[in-house]
Amino acid sequence: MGDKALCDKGTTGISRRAVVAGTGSLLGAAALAGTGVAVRAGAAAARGPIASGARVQALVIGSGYGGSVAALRLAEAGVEVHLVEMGMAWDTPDADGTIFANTTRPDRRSYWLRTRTKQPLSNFLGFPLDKDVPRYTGILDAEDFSGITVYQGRGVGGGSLVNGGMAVTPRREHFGAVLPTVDAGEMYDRYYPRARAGLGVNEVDPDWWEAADCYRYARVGRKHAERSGFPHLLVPNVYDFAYMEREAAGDVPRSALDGEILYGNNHGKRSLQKTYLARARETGRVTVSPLHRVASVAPAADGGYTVVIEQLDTGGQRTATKTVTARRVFFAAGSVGTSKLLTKLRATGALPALSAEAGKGWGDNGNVMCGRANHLWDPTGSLQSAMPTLGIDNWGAGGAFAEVAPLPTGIETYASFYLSITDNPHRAEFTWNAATETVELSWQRAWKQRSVEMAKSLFDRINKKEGTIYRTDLFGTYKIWGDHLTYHPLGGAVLDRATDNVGRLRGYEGLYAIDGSLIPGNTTVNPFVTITALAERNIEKIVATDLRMSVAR
Ligand code: FAE
Repeated sequence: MGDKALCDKGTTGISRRAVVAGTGSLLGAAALAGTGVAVRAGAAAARGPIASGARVQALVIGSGYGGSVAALRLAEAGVEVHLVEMGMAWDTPDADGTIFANTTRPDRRSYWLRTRTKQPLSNFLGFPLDKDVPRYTGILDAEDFSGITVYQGRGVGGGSLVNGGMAVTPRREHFGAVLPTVDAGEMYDRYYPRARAGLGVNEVDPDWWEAADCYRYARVGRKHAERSGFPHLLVPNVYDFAYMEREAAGDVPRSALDGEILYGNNHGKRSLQKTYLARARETGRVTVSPLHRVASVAPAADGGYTVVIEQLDTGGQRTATKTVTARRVFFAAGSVGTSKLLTKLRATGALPALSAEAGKGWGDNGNVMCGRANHLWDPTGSLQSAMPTLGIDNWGAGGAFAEVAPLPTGIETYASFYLSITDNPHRAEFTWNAATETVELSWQRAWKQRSVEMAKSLFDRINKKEGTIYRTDLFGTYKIWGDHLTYHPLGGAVLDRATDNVGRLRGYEGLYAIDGSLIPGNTTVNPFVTITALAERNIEKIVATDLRMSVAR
């Protein structure tokens, strides 16, 4: 089954050795002493949100994968880090006793400042699924641009809060196309393994998977792929499969088996809060400020950068504006967040010397969705684990890698559902619209046609072989393709274009991009392992050179 490189065994659990090896050098703090920024090496950072007027060594914008890696490794090197996150902390139960809303029962917690849900699958059996919800700083942002809706996580943990946890390493032979200017040997020998260990990647027990009711849908997907001659593989995940087995046995509260995914997982998922961010907090040098949104970064008169931060209430209203000074600023607001900030800051004169490449090279990882209607003798199961485990890999032959995705409706649907990642060559650009004071994205809906064709290279053949048809009821009425969205925004501050080879933003010393914005639009598979591994690579080099110390591992 499958390809070795794609399902490389990740280290199970979090590597204690990695924690110890990287921890606590005070040399970095000593080196920073020459920068004019006050240093309190070894002291526990204040726990409260960042204060106006603060002077900080390192400010990280955003707490997703890039931001969490940066925060941990900087803190381990002795640097005090302030992590500023526009979303909520997601650490307190709501009135119903749970932190996160169920995917099938969206409420105010589900969407970022919307009054109506915008579910990726908008319809079912002809009925629209969206409903009104109170406006709230909820967990999933469906951010609309003219040609595409970009889904992103909002909160401490970024996309790790809402994603499917699929932890896929690209095949090595494709890596040259993913990050052409990065040494593949270094990535596959050192940084991918480090990322998988840090993320707590684990693999499902194949024997359990073969018999589990909750993965019937995946086995049906595998059978159909196999009968049409497509390679397939079990993919690792950050969801704790031992916990899932106990869910199935009825021993613990259900999360993946209760359909939890899009609006957060109450149990079982190793989100960044439980991995990188937990370790970052343990250093005592990381302060996290939820519901704080960075609005501006500009050179400060006496060195470093003046950062303007808006504090928000849960209705999205600004309750305070804070101004702080940071010696170094790490943009980790996600591909869209970082690109939007850089585009605006260059255009409005805050950071005019940023490269013209900032805002360019944005892609959607070729995302396109579809469903197939199976025969009545091919049920996919009323119980479906919300964590996908199976990939169909036709990248080499047809430019598509499809995840067999769950439809956790709680009823038998006889549907197979897929999110395909395709080799779509189109790249869009962010631009500043001075009249509306907004950042726009030049993506065109028609560009998805390439993705649809690549996905069809899989599913037309499967349908023909199985005598089945596409579902036409999931994305509207009589509409087959979910071609209006992406879960995987990438690019906008592309490595070695807008930045140098480790993510230093061209034009300004002390500014860095360290998230999905560095990756030029496509990773051939689901992206977060690559985002994490690249962040691990870059921050190691930044700590070793810019902070004038080495982190021997
Ligand atoms: P990200 O995780 O988006 O973090 C950026 C953070 O910055 C967010 O928390 C923002 O709220 C915050 N932010 C933005 N602007 C500001 C600002 N101005 N001030 C302060 N904070 C700000 O970025 N990937 C996989 O590999 N496997 C999967 O199974 C998978 N499933 C997915 C399912 C869904 C529904 C979605 C939406 C995504 C999925 N992804 C998956 C994609 C993955 O979550 C995404 O690539 C990463 O989260 C991107 O990581 P970044 O560090 O770039």
